[in-house]
Amino acid sequence: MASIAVCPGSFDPVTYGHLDIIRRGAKVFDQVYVAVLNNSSKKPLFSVEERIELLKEVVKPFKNVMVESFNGLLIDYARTKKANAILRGLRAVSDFEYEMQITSMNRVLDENIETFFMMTNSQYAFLSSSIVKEVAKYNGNISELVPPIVEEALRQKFHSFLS
Ligand code: COD
Repeated sequence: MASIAVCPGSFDPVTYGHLDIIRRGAKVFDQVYVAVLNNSSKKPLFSVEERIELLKEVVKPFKNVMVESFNGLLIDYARTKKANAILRGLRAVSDFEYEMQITSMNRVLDENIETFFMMTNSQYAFLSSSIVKEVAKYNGNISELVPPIVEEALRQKFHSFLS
């Protein structure tokens, strides 16, 4: 049986931290679906279409990775893909409580889909989309945090009126 994982997130926008988890996941699972989903506690800067476009561009090197979006429950999306795994990244203890809550809820919703966690690469332990947006907004250097195409998209969002 093929191992199929869904790697869900807001990806607003994708960072090198996300990419590291996707890259490592693509080595472990036969197929990885990167899914842009709605996190009701976040107000996104990029539209779903924009986030997908950026993701598709940066995952091009990984042949077994697909990018899609879904409006609904993660577990319902995972079922439509016949996924047997959900892949999440863990940065710090602060991530743990939230992850435990949604993992437990997802297991109640479907006990056949297991959640797997990958520890962040220590290089990216501090990295989040929110921090990237904050630094980009005030014109700080984000070249070590996101791929060049994302850097440009952020520049367009925050500073396009300057050019
Ligand atoms: N290093 C390693 N991993 C990282 C890093 C980093 N620097 N940064 C982020 N990650 C990981 C995160 O831990 C996460 O696993 C993934 O990358 C995506 O992160 P985000 O922040 O883009 O995504 P989230 O946490 O906002 O995603 C939340 C979901 C959208 C998945 C969630 O809200 C959801 O499932 N929504 C759909 C509705 C639903 O089913 N809700 C749950 C019911 S219990």
